[in-house]
Amino acid sequence: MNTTASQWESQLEIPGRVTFQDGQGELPTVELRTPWSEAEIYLHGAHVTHFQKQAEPPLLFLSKMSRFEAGAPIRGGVPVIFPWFGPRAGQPAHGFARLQDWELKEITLAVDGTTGLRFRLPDGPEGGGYPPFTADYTVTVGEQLVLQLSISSRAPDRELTFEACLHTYFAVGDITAVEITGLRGADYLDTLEQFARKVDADDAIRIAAEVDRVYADTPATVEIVDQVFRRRIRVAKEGSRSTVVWNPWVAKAQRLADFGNDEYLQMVCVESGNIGPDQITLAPGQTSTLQVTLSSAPL
Ligand code: TA6
Repeated sequence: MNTTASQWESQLEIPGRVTFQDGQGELPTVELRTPWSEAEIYLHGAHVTHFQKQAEPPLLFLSKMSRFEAGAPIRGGVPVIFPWFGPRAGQPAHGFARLQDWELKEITLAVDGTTGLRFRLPDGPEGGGYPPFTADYTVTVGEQLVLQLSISSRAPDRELTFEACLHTYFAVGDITAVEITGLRGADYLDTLEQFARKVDADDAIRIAAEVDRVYADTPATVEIVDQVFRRRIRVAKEGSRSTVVWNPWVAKAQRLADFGNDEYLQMVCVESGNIGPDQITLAPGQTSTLQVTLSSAPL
């Protein structure tokens, strides 16, 4: 007799460390507790919706208006964007990976209390336009949050070209009291001005209007300095050459049905990936890994 899901989950539960629950919209979640932090991951999109260190506010923003249903992306946390970034005629924006239910394949328990979860995107008809691939996403929770998206080509004779991005929504105390550093001197495309190419000449990005910038060739660490939460967030990356900085501000916030009108004040997206000119092309059998390490410290 096949093991039922609940039996499967009860076999895997590690009381006080790894538990399985029905989250919002009755969608299944994995809840993790470590000596430093707690986290929540939905199987829907392998979506990290919560990460919080002890004595700190949540690191990730999650909209109170988010939908939690099949076919809809969760608004906030870390959407996994694959195999394309942005809109595509007749297809869901930002690819299909964040809309699918991923399978939990492995739980890794480190002696220090760090816990890793490896999810796999099941093959499906939505990937029909691409050569066969395997998408594994490992979420490691401890004092830091480490995210690794590994894409492997299973094609015997064709290249696999794709975009990928970890579209992270960070929680901030007040966006008007935040500075984003690490992108000075970098080129970016301003999507609000027909993708005009610009150079970021400022020592830090300060947000007082809608911002939607795609930076190419930016592998370096980006920091978010939050004067209200008195916190510095570090976004360190490996295997990522693109960075996106986005805040919807007032008008776009009001247009988004799954986003509160005033929630733009409490978030900023600093996204790490490989998009546009930084897209990835794999030879048959090759693997590419995008890794983001999120950490924070008091100012
Ligand atoms: O990453 C920035 C962006 O591409 C913005 O243009 C905005 O559309 C945002 O992503 C959210 O996209 P979504 O499809 O999640 O509403």
